[in-house]
Amino acid sequence: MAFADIVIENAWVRATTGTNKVSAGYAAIVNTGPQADQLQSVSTPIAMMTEVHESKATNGVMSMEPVDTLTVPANGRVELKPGSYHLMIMNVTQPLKVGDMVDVTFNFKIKGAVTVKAKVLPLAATKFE
Ligand SMILES: [Cu+2]
Repeated sequence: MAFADIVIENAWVRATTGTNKVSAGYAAIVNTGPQADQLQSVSTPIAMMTEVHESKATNGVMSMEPVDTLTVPANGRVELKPGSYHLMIMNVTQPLKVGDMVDVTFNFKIKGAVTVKAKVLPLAATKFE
């Protein structure tokens, strides 16, 4: 029996331009259940590979690294946002145009798969709107 209940809010991805085949995705992961859950992987039909990354500033230099599992606390939320956790969407197979909607599936240890529609926002976007 699953005690985690996960809702994905405000999912969005960055538009691609020209021959760019890399995008980034963001969302708020809300756990309304009394048990923590873990995000284990993410996929989308519009890209060959999607990873969860964390951006960090070290001595003023931004870098990012893959995150194996991302824990979403009981009755808590984790924000995927610029400068923090994000989805790295690689080898995008089609141009992502502003206003398009793309399916993104988040796979959790307890909850299982949660698929949401993510809105394509302009390259310069900093938050869902
Ligand atoms: Cu990244």
